[in-house]
Amino acid sequence: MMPKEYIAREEKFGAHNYHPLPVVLEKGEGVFVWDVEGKRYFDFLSGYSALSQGHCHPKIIEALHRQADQLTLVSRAFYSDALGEFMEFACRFFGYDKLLPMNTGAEAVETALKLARRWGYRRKNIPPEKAKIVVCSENFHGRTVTIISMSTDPSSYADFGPYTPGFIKIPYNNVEALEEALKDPEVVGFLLEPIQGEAGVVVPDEGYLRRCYDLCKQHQVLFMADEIQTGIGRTGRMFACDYEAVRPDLLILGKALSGGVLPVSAVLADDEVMLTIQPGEHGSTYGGNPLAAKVAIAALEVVKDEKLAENSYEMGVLFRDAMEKLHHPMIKQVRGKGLLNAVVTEPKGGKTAWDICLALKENGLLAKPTHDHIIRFTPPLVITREQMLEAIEIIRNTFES
Ligand code: IF1
Repeated sequence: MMPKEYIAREEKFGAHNYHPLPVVLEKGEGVFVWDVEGKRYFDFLSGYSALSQGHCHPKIIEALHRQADQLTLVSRAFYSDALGEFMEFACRFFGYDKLLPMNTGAEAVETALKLARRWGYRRKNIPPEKAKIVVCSENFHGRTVTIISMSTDPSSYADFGPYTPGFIKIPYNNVEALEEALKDPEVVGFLLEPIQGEAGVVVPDEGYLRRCYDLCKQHQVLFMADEIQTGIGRTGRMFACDYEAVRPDLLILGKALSGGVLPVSAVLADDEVMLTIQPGEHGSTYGGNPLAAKVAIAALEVVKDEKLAENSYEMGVLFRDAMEKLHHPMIKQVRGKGLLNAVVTEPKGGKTAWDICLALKENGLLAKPTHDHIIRFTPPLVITREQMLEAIEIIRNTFES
């Protein structure tokens, strides 16, 4: 079949909830993917940061194969040998008392919202049904009805109401706005992305995270970091919060936790928060399944053993320097940390970011625009210097042509 036949089939039988770049992929290895015609591309989207360890990492795939032949799911009605191993590994690795395993990022965010509210009622004596959580405008935390109730982006929330109450929206990167919001004694938590991904890789000012954390401590409010996209090495440190030595009260993980192999997400917290949920009060069919547990251990070991956070930091510097040196009229700004970067473009001669991404595809590199004029560049963290230099050449030639 030709690519257009694959595309037509999805168009006919699939919901139209995405508008993908016209490329049909059939193989992935490391930083590369191949389409159905055998053409190779640099993958500079990495599954929106889920593929930080690269496509089909041998160690992760081996863990998948081994466990898949043995035991894939027991539900949480019974114990498995693998789940405790994953919980201990992650808690020791990240320095928390306990881990609550889920599957998708949205489920982990929902779990964190429930934990914060429950902690508020049981530990902070907030009156019933009054708990409030402060969130930031232009946030992206997932697609459930409650999560889009926090959103300020109409493409996320329009005509999906009625919305879940209990959220206070404040501007991102504005400490005074948080200070004002925290005057409300019924606030139990502050949820934010340490760097806003979908908003277009919006990096807050130096000190923002630390000052917000300190305010939350002063007001007995939980600091809840959504590191689903920024976490596990993506920004050049293990967590984006590490840049300011902030240890979130609730750490929300997903995506790269599983190396892009199958959905694994989790919330990590200390006992004071985590034990406010007792048996039978929260759960999920697949949450904590042994297959996901073994895959996640392998995914985290790869990040540690291959020093992916360090590589992310170095390759990020190389990438942003090169983009800035292009001095191209269509490039308005280059921003990001580690290998979570975006190039803010301005249309020239009727050409938009989408046109640039189409041209990049023709030249062998896949990236996707967000919010019309911002192109996100997020390659797997395993990218080597040689591969990065080759990819930069493709981007340079594409802009210059
Ligand atoms: C889409 C991007 C969007 C996330 C953060 C939670 C979730 C995500 C910080 C939910 C998911 C994905 C979802 C996907 C596109 C992508 C994305 F920013 F990464 F590019 F949408 F904003 N917190 N992000 O980034 O995790 O339930 O998807 O596992 O929905 O189009 P999920």
